Amino acid sequence: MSEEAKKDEPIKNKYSADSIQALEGMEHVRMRPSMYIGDIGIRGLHHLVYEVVDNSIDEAMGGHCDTINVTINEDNSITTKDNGRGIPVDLHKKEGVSALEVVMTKIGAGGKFDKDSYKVSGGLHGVGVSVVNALSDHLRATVYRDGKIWEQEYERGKAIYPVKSIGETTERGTQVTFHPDETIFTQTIEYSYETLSNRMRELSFLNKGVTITLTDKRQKDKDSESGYLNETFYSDEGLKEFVKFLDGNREQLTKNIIAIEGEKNGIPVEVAMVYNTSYTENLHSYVNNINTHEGGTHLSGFRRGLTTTLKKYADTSGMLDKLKFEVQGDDFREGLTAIISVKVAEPQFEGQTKTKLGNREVSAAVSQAVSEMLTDYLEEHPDDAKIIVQKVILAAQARHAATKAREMVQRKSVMSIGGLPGKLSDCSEQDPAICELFLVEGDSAGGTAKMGRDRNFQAILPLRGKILNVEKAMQHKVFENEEIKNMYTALGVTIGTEEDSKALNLDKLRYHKIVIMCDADVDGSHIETLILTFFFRYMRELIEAGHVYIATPPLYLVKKGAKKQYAWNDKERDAIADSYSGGVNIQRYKGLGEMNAEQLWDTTMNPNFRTLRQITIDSGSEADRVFSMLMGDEVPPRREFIEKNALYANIDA
Ligand code: 0RA
Repeated sequence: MSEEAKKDEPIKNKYSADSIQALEGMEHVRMRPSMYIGDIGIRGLHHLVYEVVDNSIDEAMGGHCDTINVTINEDNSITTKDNGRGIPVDLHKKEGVSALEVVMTKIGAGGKFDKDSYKVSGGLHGVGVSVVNALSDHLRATVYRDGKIWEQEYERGKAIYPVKSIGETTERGTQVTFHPDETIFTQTIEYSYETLSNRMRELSFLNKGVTITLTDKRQKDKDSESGYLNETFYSDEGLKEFVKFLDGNREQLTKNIIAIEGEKNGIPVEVAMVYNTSYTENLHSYVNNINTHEGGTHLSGFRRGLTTTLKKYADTSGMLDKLKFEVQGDDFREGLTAIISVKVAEPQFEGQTKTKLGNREVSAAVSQAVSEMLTDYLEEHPDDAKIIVQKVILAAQARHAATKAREMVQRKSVMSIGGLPGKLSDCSEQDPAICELFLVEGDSAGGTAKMGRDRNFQAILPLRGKILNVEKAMQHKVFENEEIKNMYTALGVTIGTEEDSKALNLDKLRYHKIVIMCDADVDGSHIETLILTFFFRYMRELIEAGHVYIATPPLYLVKKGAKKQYAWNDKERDAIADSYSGGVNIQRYKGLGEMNAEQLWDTTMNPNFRTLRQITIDSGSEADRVFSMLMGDEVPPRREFIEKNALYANIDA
């Protein structure tokens, strides 16, 4: 640091009563990190990035910034840089230190002293960048503002020197580099490029006109300009392009994507929607760029607006005259992909995962906006309108058939004991918290699993061959399917019947671990994907509650004399063979059926030795896109995905 720079120190770092309180706030974040970022696992780790980027997005929403660069550095520290106004560095009168220091070290300071800007952060994100600071062992904030470059560094949330100027600039903006504290994120600090990439893409769709780049300095790419793996996300048309992206592997019913954009009662509402030839309803809702998994008032407002408007149109068109039964809400949403995005000044988040919008006023705002603009659209596009109403009628007819099938499932599953499927080998334990259900491909592997299991707490349900591909099947076919009915009854879950909520009822769930156990080959992976698709489309709550797992059977048994060891991949196999110093016998397991009961227990079912992969959903929209691709009609994108992700590559080599 030069002498000149020292003169520029805006204020001396005085410890007033308030700043001592701030330190206590930061201590609280470090003591109870989950209260602020959800968890201290992989999700919480990525949450740190979202938090900082959200602040830049806020600047963009206020019209002050159009470029955000995110870099994963070699040491898993993250650098974000925006071209916004820069965090103010002048004296914060009340705190007696620089505003930058207040923003960085005081919990909840955020942009409170900036009344003009349109601040909407809140809820899950929007806890403030001070939380990121508290949970980083090192953070450097660099502000480009008023012709100068300002800097301050922190360790575990505490400033290590007062804000100083380190040079001159013509740029404007804020740069933050933070390294997650490994004493807090004990599980891992390894960032996933894919997870960040999905979120940055989503943010670019939700905030059109903003350029977001992601660079991974851990991964070299000689073909790219920077020399590193990187992507640039930019969307001109926002949600319209988001819907196009999501439905890239589905067949669109109408030529146009319907886009609605406006403000009602001071609430900005944006919707994009299109019907496709599938049978699934595919809605994604956002509040202040946060994905509201559990829906809420904006989603119910959308549904109401859609139903009343389409119903009115269909009624006046006379197209419903020949129909012998009423068209219902669901019928209007079969094969519909839609994104609903609202900005709410003081969002109230409710629900189990705090991702359900509670603000009552939002419902009417969205419903009105959708009604008005959809009415106009239908008037102006009579051809599209006709196609949509025809789709609704088909859906109503199919639902009529599906209701009966679903009622059968329902009746069977509420009967619980006595009504359990004949193929289920149940466990003797009654407490769901310790019970496990293994879904096993085929009767023969089912038999081995039945012999190998601990019958006290492990139940086995064999599934016959390839289960139904629900991605391509109409609802009533799904509920009529024998294997699927068996899963509902064995699990003891029921389906909500309320118009607004087809939510799964987990109160009577009989097992808290549901383990999919398939062969480690192409067919096994396919069956695994089919079962996961079913869970994602019809029992998503089970995945979200963390109940769904995949078993990982070994690929090899390496033997020499009396010594034997299992290997889960080629590297392990070779290492074991080396340690036995040659002359080994290697058995390649082609399927579960080749293992005897004891081997299956030892390697795959025994809780003390097995590895279970828990299924989680990082991004609902991305999961939706991937399933529609893997299980849909279009072959080329599926092949490309499989090649890119080398899903089965090692396994069948
Ligand atoms: C407080 C007030 C102002 C801007 C910001 C915070 C701000 C924060 C972050 C975090 C990342 N990038 C950011 N950019 C800006 C308003 C400043 C003014 O009125 O000029």
